[in-house]
Amino acid sequence: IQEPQLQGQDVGMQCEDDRTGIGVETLKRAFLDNLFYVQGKFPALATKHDYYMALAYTVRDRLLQRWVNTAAIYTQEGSRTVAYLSAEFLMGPHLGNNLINLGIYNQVQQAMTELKLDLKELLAKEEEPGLGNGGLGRLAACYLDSLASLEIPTLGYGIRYEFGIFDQIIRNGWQVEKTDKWLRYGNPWEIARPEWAVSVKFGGRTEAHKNAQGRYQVRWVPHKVVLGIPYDTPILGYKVNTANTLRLWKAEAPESFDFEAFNRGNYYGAVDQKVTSENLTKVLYPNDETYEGKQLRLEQQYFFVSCALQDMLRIMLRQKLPLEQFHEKFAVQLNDTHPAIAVAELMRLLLDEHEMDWEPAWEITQKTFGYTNHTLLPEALEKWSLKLFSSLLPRHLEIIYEINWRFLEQVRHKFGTDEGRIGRLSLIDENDGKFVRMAHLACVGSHRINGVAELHSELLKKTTLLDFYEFFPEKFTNVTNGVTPRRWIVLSNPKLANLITSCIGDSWIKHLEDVQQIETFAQDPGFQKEWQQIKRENKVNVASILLDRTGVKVDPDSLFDIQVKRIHQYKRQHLNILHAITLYNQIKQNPNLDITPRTLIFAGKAAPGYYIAKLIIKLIDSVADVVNKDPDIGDRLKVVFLPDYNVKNSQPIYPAADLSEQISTAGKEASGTGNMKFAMNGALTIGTLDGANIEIRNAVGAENFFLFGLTTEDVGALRLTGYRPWEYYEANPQLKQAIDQIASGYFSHGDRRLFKPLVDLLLDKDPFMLMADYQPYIDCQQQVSQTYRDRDRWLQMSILNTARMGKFSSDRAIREYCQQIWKVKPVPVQLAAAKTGDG
Ligand code: F55
Repeated sequence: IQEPQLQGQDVGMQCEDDRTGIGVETLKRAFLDNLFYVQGKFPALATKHDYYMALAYTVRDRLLQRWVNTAAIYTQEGSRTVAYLSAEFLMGPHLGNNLINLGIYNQVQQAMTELKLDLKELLAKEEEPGLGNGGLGRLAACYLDSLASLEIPTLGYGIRYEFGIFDQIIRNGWQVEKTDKWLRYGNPWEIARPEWAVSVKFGGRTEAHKNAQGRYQVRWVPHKVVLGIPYDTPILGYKVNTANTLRLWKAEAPESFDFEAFNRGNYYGAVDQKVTSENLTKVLYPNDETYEGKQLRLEQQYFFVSCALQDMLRIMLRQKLPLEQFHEKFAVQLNDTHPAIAVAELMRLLLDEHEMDWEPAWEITQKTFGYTNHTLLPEALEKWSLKLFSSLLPRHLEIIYEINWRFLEQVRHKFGTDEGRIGRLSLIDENDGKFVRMAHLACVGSHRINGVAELHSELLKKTTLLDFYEFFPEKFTNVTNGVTPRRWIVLSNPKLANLITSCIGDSWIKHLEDVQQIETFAQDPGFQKEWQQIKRENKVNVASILLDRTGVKVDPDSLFDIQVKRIHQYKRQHLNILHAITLYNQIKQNPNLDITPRTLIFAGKAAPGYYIAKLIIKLIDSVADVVNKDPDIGDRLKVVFLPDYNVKNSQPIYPAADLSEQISTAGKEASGTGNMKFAMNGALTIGTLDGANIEIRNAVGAENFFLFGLTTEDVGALRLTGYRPWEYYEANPQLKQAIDQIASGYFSHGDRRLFKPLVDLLLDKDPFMLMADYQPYIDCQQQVSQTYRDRDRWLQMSILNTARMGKFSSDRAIREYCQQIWKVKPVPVQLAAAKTGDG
């Protein structure tokens, strides 16, 4: 890096402020200034990380002006605000996204180049905040981007986990988990707001007391109190001045008078309590789609929900709004049932702390909440044992009993005494021990309940929430998921974005429906050629990443066939690997076979306690080992498992895919969002009629989608008539050979025990019906291979996929939430001098 030359620059732009200006010279000066004054380094001694930090602070300065103005305007106008409650926000790296949304990517790139730095390298230095597991957490992040871009006043509320989702390494083919120490080198994007700390109570007992008016009230005498400290991150919209807030809570021990008295002279005891309190927000639970009845998890849920609701009450007080208007000021969305305790907590705050009567408090509560369901899988439905619940949240249990009693009275009124129905609807499960059913609490306490794709929302009404649908059908609706084109096209696939913009202008970045206009170019040879070239460059890039991280060399001209997502039986990564084995066997049997060369890429984390999922990773790695080393196979087939799938590592993947694997058992994947990211970037989908695949296929056209497999109805019917997986195995020589090889140790150096649990499961129960879907899948893959050979046809299909994905922007999804559920309107922000913002 050269010595800074600060004099004589920015001629004609002297008015540019060092903290807000976006000219290249101003950016360079501000960057070097931050390097010195924030990182305390001269360029000569600075590390890449120092440079990243200096750039992050330079960008943050440019956000702050918008952030402060946004807060001021929301406060002035008392704007109706969305509060998105989520235990997970899988934000991914902030720097690149903020550069895009500020519209200064090119200037910053030039500034860095002129300082002899590589922007890409600096971007790679950012530790991503991995505060989520998968689809649900990433959806929350896409929604925050769209909410800000649509200028909707929003607060995202969640937990500031000290350790996010574990880092995955692969050792001898097995997943090994490493602690994610994302805060180790500091987080330039957050600002602590200790002045807005709140207290959260746990345990203890309740007692009655008379208030000043002589009325009986309940008082909760807790066993312990924990402090919640908010940490705020600005969320800037795309090319608007709106910067909303993601407010994440960290648990700390309170330094109260009582606490001191208790521990007088007991320093170790005091430190011990501090450690215990801070454990609360230490680590994200790494399970997706399975619930675990752990006390600490319930503590986390209640902690952040109570912090969030108390924070909203503080804002109302500050804006001098009466509590009766709570539901007018805030639309609170429950991202699955993880924050569902909010229903009881808002009731408690209104009843006990603000002495409101039950009826108005309940009306406010129901009008406040909306509930989004993300899964039908029974093992994911949260229920807490009464024993745990009452010991941690005794007052909330009383309130839930009262809600339940009143609700079941209404049920009796509508349906008469139908004890079966009442048992099914009750907030308390008494079938096998006693539990609080969080989905039921969410349904009763909300005015809207939505699924995340059309099929999923229909199935909710027909199965999991049937009884609730019959009781209040008017609450049910659908909002199909979407993803943000800013991160998932503009940032991840800049070359494609530039090509599209050069043809149709850049309106599509804000209005993805406009991307339809590229359809007219679908058969244009020049456009096709550029399209193909960009895909190839993206594949070359991934090939070099694969070589770097796994040592496997792949051919960028082969068909890139990609499945990246959490590892789960219902997602059927093992069906994909059965196809790999089948291709392998076909080549081995016919060494001169002229097949379409393929590279199968897998990535994804398994929940640490999910043995079968970890075994699936081991199987993928074992098959890869055999296939990649076999000289008979050559470049015709490669199988690669890319370790540590996360937002950052995924960004180059979607743009490099030819084929997107969306092969869940029909009826099991609520929506999927990876399916959308792939198709937007011109990958063709091979998929089942599940989740949003159905809507993607309708949008892109059946002729541009590779469909196979059982439908949801088929799956149900087959179960009813008796499913016998081994019959498929016996009847299909290719399938039998593949399974026998796994069982016989062909891929495990002769070890027959290793994969036995997996093989037994497939032949005996096969809960996700791989055996039934095997041959249709193989046949469909054959179609894919054939089609890929017709380059023009494939290119045309690829272009049409991108062109027709407009519906799957999270902007469309958020508009639907705003209209159908939240009844909230945009509040544009003008940049003026900041006044009295309080967030
Ligand atoms: C995390 C923790 C628990 Cl206890 C339960 C579930 C999860 C979780 O991560 N679920 C999840 O990611 N669900 C997914 O939500 C996506 C967004 O709606 C859907 O697209 C996807 O189909 C669904 O599986």
